[in-house]
Amino acid sequence: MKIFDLQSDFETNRPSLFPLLRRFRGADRPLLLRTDVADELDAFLALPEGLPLNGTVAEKLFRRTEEMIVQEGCLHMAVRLKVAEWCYFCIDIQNVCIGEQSASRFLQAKERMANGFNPEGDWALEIDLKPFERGFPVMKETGSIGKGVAFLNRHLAHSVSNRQGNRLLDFLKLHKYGDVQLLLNQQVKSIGELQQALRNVRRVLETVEPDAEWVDLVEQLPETCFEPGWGRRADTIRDTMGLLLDVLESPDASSLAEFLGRIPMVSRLAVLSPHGYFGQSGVLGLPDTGGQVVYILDQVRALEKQMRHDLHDQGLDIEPRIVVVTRLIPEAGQTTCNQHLEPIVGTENAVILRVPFRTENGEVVPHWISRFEIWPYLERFSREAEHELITHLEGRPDLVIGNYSDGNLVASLMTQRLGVAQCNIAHALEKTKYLFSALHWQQHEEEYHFSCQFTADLIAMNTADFIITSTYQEIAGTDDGVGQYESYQTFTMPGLYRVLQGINVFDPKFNIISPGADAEVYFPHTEAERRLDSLHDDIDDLIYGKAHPEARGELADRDKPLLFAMSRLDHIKNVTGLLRWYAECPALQDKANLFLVAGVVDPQRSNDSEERQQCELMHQLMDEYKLDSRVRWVKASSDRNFNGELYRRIADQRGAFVQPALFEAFGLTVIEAMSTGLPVFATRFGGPMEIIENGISGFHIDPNHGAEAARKMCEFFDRAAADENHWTRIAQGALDRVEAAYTWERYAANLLRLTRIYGFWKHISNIDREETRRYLEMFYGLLYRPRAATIKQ
Ligand code: UDP
Ligand code: LCN
Repeated sequence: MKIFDLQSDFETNRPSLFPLLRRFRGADRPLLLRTDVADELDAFLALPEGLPLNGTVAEKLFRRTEEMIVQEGCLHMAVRLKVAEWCYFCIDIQNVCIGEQSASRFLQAKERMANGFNPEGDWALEIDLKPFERGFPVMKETGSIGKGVAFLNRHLAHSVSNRQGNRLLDFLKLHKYGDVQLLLNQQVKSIGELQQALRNVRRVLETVEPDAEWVDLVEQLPETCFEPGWGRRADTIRDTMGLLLDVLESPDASSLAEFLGRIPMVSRLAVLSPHGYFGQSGVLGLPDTGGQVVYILDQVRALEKQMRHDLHDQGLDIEPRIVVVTRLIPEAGQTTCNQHLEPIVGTENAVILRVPFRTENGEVVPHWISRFEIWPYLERFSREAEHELITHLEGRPDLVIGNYSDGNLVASLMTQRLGVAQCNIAHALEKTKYLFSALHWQQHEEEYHFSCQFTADLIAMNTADFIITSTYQEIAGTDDGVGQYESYQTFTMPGLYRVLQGINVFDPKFNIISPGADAEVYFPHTEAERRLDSLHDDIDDLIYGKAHPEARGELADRDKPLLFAMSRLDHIKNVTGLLRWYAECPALQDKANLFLVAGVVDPQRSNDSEERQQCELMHQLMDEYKLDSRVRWVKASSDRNFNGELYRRIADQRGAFVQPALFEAFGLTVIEAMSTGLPVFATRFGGPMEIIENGISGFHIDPNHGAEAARKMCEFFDRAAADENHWTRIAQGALDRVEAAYTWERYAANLLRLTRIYGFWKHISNIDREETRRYLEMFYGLLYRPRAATIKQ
């Protein structure tokens, strides 16, 4: 959309545009969001005077307007031309003319709107990371977003062939395990020497048995510059050396990637997840404790397995070690979160290491703290955790994986000190979950402290060497929805700072690697021999038993299928919304019972204000609509083997799972249910939109249109009743989808491949990143620290 086209379109359509612009102004709101603009536009285009605007460039412009600020005779607009591509315009209403404006000017208008006229002018601290991009590779195609490693491989191949061959040589000499040198020792001084040595060794390797092992071969090798790590068997060693010769001769992306993928550089990992109750039992469903814990535990099991496999193939007898670092909570209730060390079940060596939060004067904080309140504790935590981590690992980790805003910030602080690679996983960025969370941050500050959280996010996403996301939409949204990371691109927190470029979603650091659902726990309900039949009585009792303080409702008709939902009892999860849709749809009540596993049933049992509030609303709705004979609501159920069988039990009865969240970053429950062959209805806002192919492997629902969602569910049960195969078709679609896209084996192999490739990139680009690092350090020192210090300890 070129400004010239827009200007001439405005010129041509002046008579019809003028009443439309006045209509926007008259909407009686200083800020119109995309849907408000669309509503006004649609209403206007339906009028006779609006007809000429149909199909014009101006119409397209308004359709792509995400935000419109009405101010002093002007419309200031943020327009999302396409995924992740933004332009800012200003329209003079009286004169019907349009001009482009800078992001800064647009944000200034937004600040004036939020805070009123500022007599000191529009000066604000502007954060802009764009200048630091100079000389760094950035992608251009929206289709490349989230496939950073493929792009990076091409860039690296180019760098190696042009000028960085020596850096590759240095890189190969870097690797050690304890005091043991790996791959290459210091004897090789040049690329030419290395090539010659590789050729000499390859010639010998061609003459030996392919399964001869390194330990038996090493003495026969004509060169003494090679150390362990090239492979266990002669054939692998020969291949790896051949790949390196190819890379040195004429590097291409695939041989470089394949070669880097074989480098033995990952044997010790640190995974950081400070907030919530991080444990292996009895924690799921507690406040701030959900998918992230499940994700990390499954991830660790898969990574350890893959690391052991890789190290073995690389010819190294090294036991991989993974440490999950979290917070130690002395008053941990029934959980194990007060234990310092806890081995992770299903692994050989991985452990949970817990380090307490301390107040300024060094006292251990005894109780659970909401994820919104933990900011003042993190710096000290990062130092103490680092110390314990290194003691436990007997050395530095090869990679630090941060999780969520707090874990990512701690990962930043730690990796900057340790000089090791940092990987971030957001799980859920809060910014997009709450409307106007940045613009009205001051109003939310008391409760949410977004000033700390968003600053932490900005710092961590920019220090990270690579970022893993579960879906594309998490990075860059969809055609008509802004991505979670994309929302950090340009925004303002009036009175704090203005961000012109906070993150660039075209940065090759972004990679989509989706998690899975543990196949040992979430397997199809049709696999009779694996079923946990012994749990059926307990499950039936949970669903159909008598009401008690932890379970409300007694289902009167056991023959109906179940609509099942399970989540934390957070506002955003919208369990109360689902209850209301059901309550207001008698047809759905006729077809199915509603079974809810969520939070607490007794509000007195919760120490989280949001959970208590939602719990009270649940009771209110149950009373108001008299739902006790059709709805069963029980407290959180944290045993995953039990939950796996629960999904299957509901599938046996041809029920369905509902995920009604207002927004869901990814949604592990969705893939868990799908893995058992239970059809799913899930929110179209967030990850489920990408997980489910609507009508094939499940259904999308709009949580803002509950009646329509309820109608879809009715339709499904009707069709399933009329056509035996309908339910089975969707169930099979779900199973196929999970199998094709969501498995932990693939996840682990990909994550380790990325670790090596980004590790190499870090090595060859480290010096150039020093400036960004320093800028972010200042941001941390001058902004984050004082803000965090305002939070009561
Ligand atoms: N979960 C559970 N019991 C509950 C609620 C949730 O075991 O009462 C588990 C659920 O099976 C899933 C995770 O917690 O593994 C929730 O992950 P999801 O990604 O759906 O949501 P989150 O809570 O992370 O926002
Ligand atoms: C946090 C969330 O809110 C979920 O949507 C994700 O599935 C979970 O983390 C795991 O990444």
